[in-house]
Amino acid sequence: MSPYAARLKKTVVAPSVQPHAPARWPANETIALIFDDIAELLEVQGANPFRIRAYHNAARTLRGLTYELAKLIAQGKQPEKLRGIGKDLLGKIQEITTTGDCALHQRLRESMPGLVQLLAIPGLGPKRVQHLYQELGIQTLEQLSEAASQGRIRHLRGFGAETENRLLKAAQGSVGERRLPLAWVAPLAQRLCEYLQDFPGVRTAAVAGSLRRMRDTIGDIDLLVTAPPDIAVMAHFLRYPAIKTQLQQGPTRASVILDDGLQVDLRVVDPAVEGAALLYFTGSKAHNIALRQRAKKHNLKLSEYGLFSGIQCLARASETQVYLALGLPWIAPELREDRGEILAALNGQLPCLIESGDIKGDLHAHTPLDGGPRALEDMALAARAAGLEYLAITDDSAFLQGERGPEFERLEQQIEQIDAINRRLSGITLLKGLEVEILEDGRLDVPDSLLAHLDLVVGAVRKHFTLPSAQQTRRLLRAMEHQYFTLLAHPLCRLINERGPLAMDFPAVVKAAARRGCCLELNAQPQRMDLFDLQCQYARDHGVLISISADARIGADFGYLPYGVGQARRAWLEKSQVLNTRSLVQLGDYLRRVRGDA
Ligand code: DGT
Ligand code: CA
Ligand code: CA
Repeated sequence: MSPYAARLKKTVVAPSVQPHAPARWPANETIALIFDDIAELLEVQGANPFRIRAYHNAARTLRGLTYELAKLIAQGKQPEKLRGIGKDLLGKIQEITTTGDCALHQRLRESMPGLVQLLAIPGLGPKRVQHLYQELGIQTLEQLSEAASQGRIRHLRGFGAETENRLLKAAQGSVGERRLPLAWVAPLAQRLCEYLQDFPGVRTAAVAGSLRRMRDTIGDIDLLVTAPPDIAVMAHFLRYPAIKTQLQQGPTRASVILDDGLQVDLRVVDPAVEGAALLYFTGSKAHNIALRQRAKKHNLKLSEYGLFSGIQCLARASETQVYLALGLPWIAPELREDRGEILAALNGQLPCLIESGDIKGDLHAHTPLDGGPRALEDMALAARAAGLEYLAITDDSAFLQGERGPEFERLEQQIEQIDAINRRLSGITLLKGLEVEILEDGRLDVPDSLLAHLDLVVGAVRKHFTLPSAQQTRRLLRAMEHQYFTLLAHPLCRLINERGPLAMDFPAVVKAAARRGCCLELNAQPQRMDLFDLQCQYARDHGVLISISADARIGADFGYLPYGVGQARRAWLEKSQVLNTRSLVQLGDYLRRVRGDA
């Protein structure tokens, strides 16, 4: 935002107290700042350029005066005719003189509170704010923070990775919130639900909000309980042992902070309105707004209590009923982001989303480091117990240089071990792979003579995360061109709350993967969740297969796969677009084809 608007924040929005110089009228500068702010807000709205310029010009005139205009007005004197300040603007100045602000300014600020916050970020003027809105739909600090952390801003004309980073920091600093990985929060919420469910009289206890929509990061937990009105479930909730602070409480709602700093919002509603309430509290806000607009178009009113025609309730018991009454099929929570799901629903074109049960194997897993001699077999058993039919063992290439002798012998040993396990165990097949490092120049750190013995090769960036975009892109493209390259692991290398995504030309990487026929990973480790949903969708749109993996290091890690599937669902992916939904035989065909064997 302009320096004016930054100062305006100090002078008008949060006036500093100056006990020795009480001003009974606003200074020229104060009025000028309000006019500049109006001009900027009008500009974001795409208003008439003449109107915008009129406010800027008036501000300039005010700054050039040798006397305080408002003082003159306050004294009841008639001001001289000023350049660029006609009757309308003079009226505004009079309004500001008497009330400290003008209605237009207040109305503009209230009508776009998110944009006002965006304008307050240094370096974001109206043009850029408008650009962010038009290109990426960004209207709030939170959306800015999300888009920046997903590396979506750097591709915009005039932005770049450096600006994106700056915006991310500014947005996160302003939002003042820390979002936690889905897989860390979900079990906590599950335990809370079970605790609530156990209370006599409670019908249902369910997660709503971003958690139900399976967002990669969670701001707070939203829970919805249905129970008859006379049930003391709220008191039961407030007795939950892990609660640190109570923020607010009432008969039907409460907000608390848990010991680990996470906020939980609970709503209790009558079982009769379960569907409408669950729909409302699942969100997203954008989806809710779009649904309400649809209701309005048909002269109906949608709220957390139901869908109404006048005072008659048309639907409220189940989500399906509410959607149906709006002329729509039920929409999966993962799709509820106002990203085209309502139109797709109307046209009968909702995707047949992939489900956790479709996952037949995992192509990226490690031998537990301290697992002892049975580590590999334990991993195989854990995979089988998790419902998988195949599992690729892809230890870091660094293990080849371990102390137990030459590289080839090390690998040969593991291959023999895998063959033995495959002979011994039924219901699970181990595949032979490696997670190789993509060197700074794009070469792989393992010679072809070794890679040739493997079923698949997972390539990963492990160092040099901060290369400039063009160089990082060249590096990845070169690696993917390699004859034995099968899949790019955690392509963006971000770690939630720790490391932003690599700067790269993502579309170029996707197109190269499509040409080469290799696939991109959706890594479901909690802090990775990499690719993001939108990038995943982009890859899919360009014909690139996605491989969802837990990147497991212990058997329990296979429990992360459903969260990866959640991201894939948020990306509108169907079963056929995910490589590891294929049978072992089909997978074998694919792997041989990528290597050029078939
Ligand atoms: P989060 O907590 O930042 O990860 O994201 P959400 O989506 O869980 O957001 P939250 O916790 O603020 O609100 C939970 C749901 O409640 C949200 O997805 C939709 C609904 N909701 C909350 N506030 C509003 C609102 O002002 N308007 C509408 N239409 N829905 C709202
Ligand atoms: Ca929430
Ligand atoms: Ca909430």
